Amino acid sequence: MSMLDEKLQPMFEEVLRRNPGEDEFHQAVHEVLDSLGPVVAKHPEYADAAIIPRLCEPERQIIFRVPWVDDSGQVQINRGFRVEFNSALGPYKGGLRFHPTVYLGIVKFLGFEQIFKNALTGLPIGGGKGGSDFDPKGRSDAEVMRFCQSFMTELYRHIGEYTDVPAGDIGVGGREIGYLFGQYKRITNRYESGVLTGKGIGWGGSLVRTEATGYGTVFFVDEILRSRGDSLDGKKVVVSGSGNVAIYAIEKLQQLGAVVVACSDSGGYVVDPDGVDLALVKDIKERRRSRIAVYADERPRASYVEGGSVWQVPCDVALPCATQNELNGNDAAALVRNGCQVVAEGANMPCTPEAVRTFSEAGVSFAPGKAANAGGVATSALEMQQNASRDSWSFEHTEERLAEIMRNIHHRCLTTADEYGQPGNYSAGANIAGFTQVADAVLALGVI
Ligand code: NDP
Ligand code: 2IT
Repeated sequence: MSMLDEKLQPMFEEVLRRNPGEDEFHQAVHEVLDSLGPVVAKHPEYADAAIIPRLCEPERQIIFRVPWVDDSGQVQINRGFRVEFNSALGPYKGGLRFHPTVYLGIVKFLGFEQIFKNALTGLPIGGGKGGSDFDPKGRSDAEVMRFCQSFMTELYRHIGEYTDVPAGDIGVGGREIGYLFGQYKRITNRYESGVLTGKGIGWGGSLVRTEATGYGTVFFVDEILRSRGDSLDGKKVVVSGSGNVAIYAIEKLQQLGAVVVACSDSGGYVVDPDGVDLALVKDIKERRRSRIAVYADERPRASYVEGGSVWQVPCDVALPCATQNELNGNDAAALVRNGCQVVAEGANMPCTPEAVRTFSEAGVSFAPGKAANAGGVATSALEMQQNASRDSWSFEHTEERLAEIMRNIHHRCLTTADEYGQPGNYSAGANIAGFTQVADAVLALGVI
């Protein structure tokens, strides 16, 4: 990793020393610190109060055993995590990820990113993240329910509407939130709606939360294009993944006149020259819980490429919406070669540092996840507002709130980047704006 500013490099080395083997966490911290040189130069009070070391150390980290019984009667053991990273701005807020690759370093990278993302929304939420190495693939509904119940049997004592409010992430959607909320309600004997977000519409959920991350990412891209005097109409777009974020990004892209030519899952990608048939993707992924390969069997002009990189497909706009480090330097070079103009991260940290550098050198507009995918958590905060007032808002009103939040984040990134002498640099703008907001709150609250 490149050397940082001379004040920041020793702080980063301390993070490496204290958190051995947590590569993704190191990467996320490095990416933020890399933007903060001009901030520590302008604000010596942050260094005096050790704000950066305090932000790099989670307030609380919980690791627990999750025992459950599978359909064949076999006892299974997984590991559960919740990292309560920072609560200067509000209760810890962030998703739960169920995926076999989950370990402490993944949860900490996600929790660290979440602090600054949540600050950028302008809403009163701190940062946290959790999850498990449980693999939901191929598991029955009954197995997923028993796993969720066991997970919550430990987690319930650490969360609450004023303490820590989990939601979904990879492998955790409406079904899982239902089982988790049911068990929380049963154990506590309280209908505490605000303890989880991403709930079903009939029992405390918010309209637009399901769509929010994907829609929000596309609103952000729309703002980028507007600022360049352009629009999404007629643009060719590649979206990676075919989960929650990808599906609703595709939906909004199509509503705004873009043509989505490819999407993927962890097995490979499909290219559809006629534009992706979203109803078919939803049926395969949301209802059948099957593989994207099936898509090509059911669409005559579509083709499936097993393995390989979806970033080889030529496009004007690329939206990585699957997982961390899914788009590397070579992928970025291929996108640049093919004329891609805008890249926005629907996923968390999907672009490697080499990829980001390649985009920057080529003049591609690059929107980092903590800005571009903040619409999901922002709408979670709107769900908390509705729960607190025992109200529910219309789809149109909630979507307009989301669109306004994304416009504000875009504006804040650009004005902050300008203020710190890096016009057009969304990463610097997002990191500095998110950081200074949290840093000021941490300072104000004293050494706690
Ligand atoms: P889902 O579980 O709904 O979908 C994940 C998608 O990414 C699937 O298509 C999955 O393919 C693919 N994927 C997951 N892991 C890998 C991998 N290791 N290699 C290749 N492909 C992979 O998750 P979401 O859509 O909710 O999340 C996607 C990304 O967006 C994550 O980075 C998440 O942190 C981020 N995010 C999510 C938000 C939300 O509100 N849900 C909010 C903000 C960010 P397969 O099915 O084959 O595993
Ligand atoms: O990464 C994210 O922002 C999320 N998974 C959503 C978190 C939330 O609390 O809605």
